[in-house]
Amino acid sequence: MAAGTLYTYPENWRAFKAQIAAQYSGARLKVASSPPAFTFGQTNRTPAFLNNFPLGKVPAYQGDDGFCLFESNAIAHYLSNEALRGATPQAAAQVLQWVSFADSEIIPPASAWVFPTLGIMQFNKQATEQAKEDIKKVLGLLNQHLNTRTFLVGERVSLADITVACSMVWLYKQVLEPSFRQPYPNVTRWFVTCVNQPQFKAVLGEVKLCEKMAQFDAKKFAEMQPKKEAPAKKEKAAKEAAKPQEKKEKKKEEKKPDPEEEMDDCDAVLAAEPKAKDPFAHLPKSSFVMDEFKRKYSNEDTLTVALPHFWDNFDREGYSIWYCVYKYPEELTLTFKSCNLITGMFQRLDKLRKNAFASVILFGTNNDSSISGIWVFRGQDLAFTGHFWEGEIDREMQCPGPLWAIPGKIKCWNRFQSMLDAQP
Ligand SMILES: N[C@@H](CCC(=O)N[C@@H](CS)C(=O)NCC(=O)O)C(=O)O
Repeated sequence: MAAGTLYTYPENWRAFKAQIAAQYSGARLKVASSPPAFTFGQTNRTPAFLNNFPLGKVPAYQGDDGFCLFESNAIAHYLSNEALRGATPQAAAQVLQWVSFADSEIIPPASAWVFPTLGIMQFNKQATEQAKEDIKKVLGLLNQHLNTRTFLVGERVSLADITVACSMVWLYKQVLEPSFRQPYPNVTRWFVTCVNQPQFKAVLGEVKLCEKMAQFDAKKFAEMQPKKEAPAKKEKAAKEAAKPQEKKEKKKEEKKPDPEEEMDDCDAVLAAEPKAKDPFAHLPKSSFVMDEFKRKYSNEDTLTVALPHFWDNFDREGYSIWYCVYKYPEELTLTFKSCNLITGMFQRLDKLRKNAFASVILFGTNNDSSISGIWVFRGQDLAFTGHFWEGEIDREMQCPGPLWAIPGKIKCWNRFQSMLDAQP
């Protein structure tokens, strides 16, 4: 069974393919997507990283045995099991067919249409209209194929479903409003089935289908612009310029906007990072330095150093402590899968890193386990609530933006007052 680390940035749909495959196969996958383990734009430019992954691109996988792999489809394939890869030569070839289809037929028009709506690419009417037509063709083909099938290949989820569904996540979230997707009911039925599988959910969180087609946001685009000049972009532009001329001469590309004006999804990650609203900005400054505590917790003995530091410095006005219990222990089967649930949740809450601390633990054995944990949040309210969450407190989700995919199924949040009261 494969075991290793996936280097990526948070919420990278290319990495999702490998992460979901690992959920199915049981491959033990650690995800390094935030400092100190990995900083996109920095770690992937270091000589050590380039030594293993010469392109410096993510996702990139390194096995605990030292085996290195780049290209998201290859990584997802490696982390799959036989059932996902296709158990017969025919099935395996069909899986490869759909993986290639996603890359060549879905990703280019999906990016051309969706990126301007996210403010990460200049709007070009002609390119957007062409992309919509291309996507209609894709949806028509898929709708026909899925007319008599539940999944793309065979009777079970395969890497074909994982790859194609991941390549369509942004389409479904951002632009495929009900009237646009109405002629393709089989595709939506299939997509919803996929993203609701526990293995998908553990990675993607709740995927909310688009209600109104997002449009180009000129203001957002203008705000993003200064970042285009970041060194990462300049390097990329230089790389583009160095590419052989014939690439640019392709007929189809004539309709598209100047590549210099475009950002791809990784540029977008870099550009979007500092723009994310800080949901804790309104809170007064706290004397408790979360980073300092986390350093002690990570590097020193918990009982003799980290915990005394915590109680000596904890700011009761600026922070609160909570207890959580997983809502559906009866659904917990193999312990490695349950551990993946916890890891998946933490990855999606990466943006809370500076404002929260948690220790969430799986207790028990296979088919007889429960999950519970302790959280420390900035402020006196739950940092994430809303309709995904049930419990004592239920109000609108505070955490904005598409990067905040909040997992469901945890309830019973109670102020962990007794812990505070017990303190001398
Ligand atoms: N075909 C590759 C694409 C990987 C890719 O383009 N990664 C981008 C992030 S979206 C990257 O790491 N770029 C870093 C750079 O260009 O320096 C895959 O599917 O893994």
